[in-house]
Amino acid sequence: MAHSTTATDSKPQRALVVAVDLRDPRRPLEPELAEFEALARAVGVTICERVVQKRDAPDPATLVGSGLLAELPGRAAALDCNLLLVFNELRPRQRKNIEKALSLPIVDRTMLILDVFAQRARSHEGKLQVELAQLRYRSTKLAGGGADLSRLGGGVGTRGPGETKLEVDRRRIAARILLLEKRMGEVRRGRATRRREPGTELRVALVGYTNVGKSSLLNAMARSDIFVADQPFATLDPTTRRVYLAPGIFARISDTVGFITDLPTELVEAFRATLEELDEADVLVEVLDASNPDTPRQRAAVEAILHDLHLEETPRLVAFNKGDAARDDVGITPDAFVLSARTGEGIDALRAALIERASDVRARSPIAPQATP
Ligand SMILES: Nc1nc2c(ncn2[C@@H]2O[C@H](COP(=O)(O)OP(=O)(O)OP(=O)(O)O)[C@@H](O)[C@H]2O)c(=O)[nH]1
Ligand SMILES: [Mg+2]
Repeated sequence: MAHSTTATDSKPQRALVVAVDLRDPRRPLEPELAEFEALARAVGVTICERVVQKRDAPDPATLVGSGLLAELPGRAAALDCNLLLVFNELRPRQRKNIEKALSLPIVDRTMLILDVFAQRARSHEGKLQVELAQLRYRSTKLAGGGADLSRLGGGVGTRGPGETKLEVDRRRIAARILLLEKRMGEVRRGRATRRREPGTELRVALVGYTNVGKSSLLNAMARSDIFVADQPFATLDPTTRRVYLAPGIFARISDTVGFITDLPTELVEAFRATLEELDEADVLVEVLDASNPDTPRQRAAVEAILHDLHLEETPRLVAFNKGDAARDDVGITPDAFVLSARTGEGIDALRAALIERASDVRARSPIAPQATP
């Protein structure tokens, strides 16, 4: 059921990227646009050209100015593009007018993120979560401009069912959403009963922006072999490893899905069950990328998501990974650990801090040795 941008049976997707730069000094365009393009590449799309228009505000009718819009079909044809990637959020009216001017499927950021997730999902639960998120997104589109479904119905980049099928689709989607919600509820209850009582082992969760090296860090600490890649959302399914800290002291360290700015609400909802694992953590290790000039922005996004998940109160350690390639403009604070999953440098200090926390956890255990009266 999960649709993806890269239809295996059609020709490779070549995209024209369109963005409006609002020149907001608090939100420079470049890092977010680069991230948008990385999402597209992660699902196999080739980017042919990037068209950026600087404006004080998006054109309410056409997003970019109508003059530029009129030029786009020519550019798309010259570069043999078969997809339009629109960076800014589109209102239904803008979408309709762009569709009128350009007969290319329009793909937005949420659709790209959902596509990456659809391609990566491996576990049963992960697949359910992604399908649910896609259907929810699709049904909000249905509620708005119904015509959108003809674009989305056959998966991104292909024509789907015609508008006459809208009613049927609406009912089918609603029924499927109900079914998926029921299954997710079962998975969730199963997970809750599997959850351990507070034990003697420190429970640690690695959290952070996508691609900062959370899985690499867990691999370095657990000598494990979790999939690592230079791409957004390499990890979707949470993984936990029992990690040796010191003689007789172990931690259970969980690696989970990375965060991203403006994580689509459909995904936050669908991944709530996965993210609930974070509630069980005794300590969060917030992993940041010491090599990326975009880190301050990423850190703000992570803080916002932790806030939304009500996790600000959980004790937290901050670790700047990729210390082997550190820059000095990423906002490293004195209380933070600087380390490298690649070289292993600095990990001992983090381990020592975890050992300290672990002794608090051992103290709370009923089976820990206690002084007899
Ligand atoms: N230079 C350097 N690169 C690193 C280090 N740790 C990880 N990387 C690279 O960073 C990229 C992302 O690593 P992952 O471990 O997959 O990152 P992640 O945070 O788990 O990413 P997602 O699962 O996609 O959210 C990979 O190309 C790694 O090889 C490090 O200490 N130094
Ligand atoms: Mg990962």
